[in-house]
Amino acid sequence: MPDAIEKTHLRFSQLECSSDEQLHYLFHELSELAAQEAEAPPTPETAQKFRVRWLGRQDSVISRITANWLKEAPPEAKKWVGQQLNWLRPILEDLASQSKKIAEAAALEAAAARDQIDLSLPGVTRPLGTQHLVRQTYEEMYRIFTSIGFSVVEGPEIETAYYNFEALNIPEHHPARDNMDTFYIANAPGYLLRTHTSPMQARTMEKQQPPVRIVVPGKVYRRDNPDATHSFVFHQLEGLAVDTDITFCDFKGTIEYFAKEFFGPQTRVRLRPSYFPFTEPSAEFDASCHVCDGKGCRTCKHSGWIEMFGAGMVNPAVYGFVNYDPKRYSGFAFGLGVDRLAMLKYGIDDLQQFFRNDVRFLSQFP
Ligand code: 2NL
Repeated sequence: MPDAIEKTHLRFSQLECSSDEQLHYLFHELSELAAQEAEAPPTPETAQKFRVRWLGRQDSVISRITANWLKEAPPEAKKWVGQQLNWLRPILEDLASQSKKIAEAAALEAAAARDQIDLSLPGVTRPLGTQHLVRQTYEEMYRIFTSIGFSVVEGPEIETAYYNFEALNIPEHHPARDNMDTFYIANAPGYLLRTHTSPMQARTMEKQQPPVRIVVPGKVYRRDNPDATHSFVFHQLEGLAVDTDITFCDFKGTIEYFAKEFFGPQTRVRLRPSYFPFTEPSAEFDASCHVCDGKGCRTCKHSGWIEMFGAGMVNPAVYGFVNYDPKRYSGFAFGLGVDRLAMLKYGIDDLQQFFRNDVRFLSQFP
């Protein structure tokens, strides 16, 4: 038995429909089949296919009923076919628009589910960085020195042997060059990585007559094997003050001011004789230990004192290299290791922590 849809391919005469009731039954079957088909959860595509199959202009159920049944029916049956057709058409229209609506709503819902934001998930945090502790220590030192009239001047890390040694009264074959363990640059004869920031002080004096009051920060390089207190690169701050009437008292007062600002007002200082080729006389400046206040502890290795500066009055021989009149001018100079002082001040026991970029270490000093 062909079903009602298949029968729409037949002409009216082939239906062998002898009564209005049979026709009614046929149309009813069509509406049932359409309702069944529309029952499956529709997609926008199946909804469109439903409309084309049942209501389309060409070769749809409705268009075939019109062509094969209505037009072919004898005059007395035309009325019944027409009535049934008018009954079926709005039912199909309803089913088609319902399917379309359901499909669109489902598509929207699916898209919303795809785009759903889970507000309970942890957010993407972009943590703000902090200044490296060496940088923070530099800033603190600049604050102290600029507050008493020093300027901050920077120079190149690749230097000539002349500025790194000669101009600082360290001639070739001078024993002071031995323990510097300098990095020379293989394909640039005469160039080296500076072993201290003093070359920039010599360059400044060359360009500018006194008064000079500068501090020179920067990385310096020496051929050291890394351990808890050594590194082939470390940070230095050197200072220089030259004028017509600078005395050893200015020198001591400046260093003492720095020590009290950096380690606290209770800090006392002491001087020990030392030697540097570019200062005469030379001294090591110690500060009373900020941890035990001079009583002796692990930090100061039970001496009560912490070595802070190498320093001295500028050796008049240096003035000869930079065209300063050694009879008119005098001055003092000092050098300190920034990493070392940061370690002492903040209780860090391993110099290498500064170079590891380990956030667990760095974030302890926000
Ligand atoms: C240290 C010792 C020092 C200087 C640096 C200097 C520079 C010029 C002239 C005279 Cl242009 N002196 N600098 C003086 C004494 C000591 O550094 O222990 N550095 C880590």
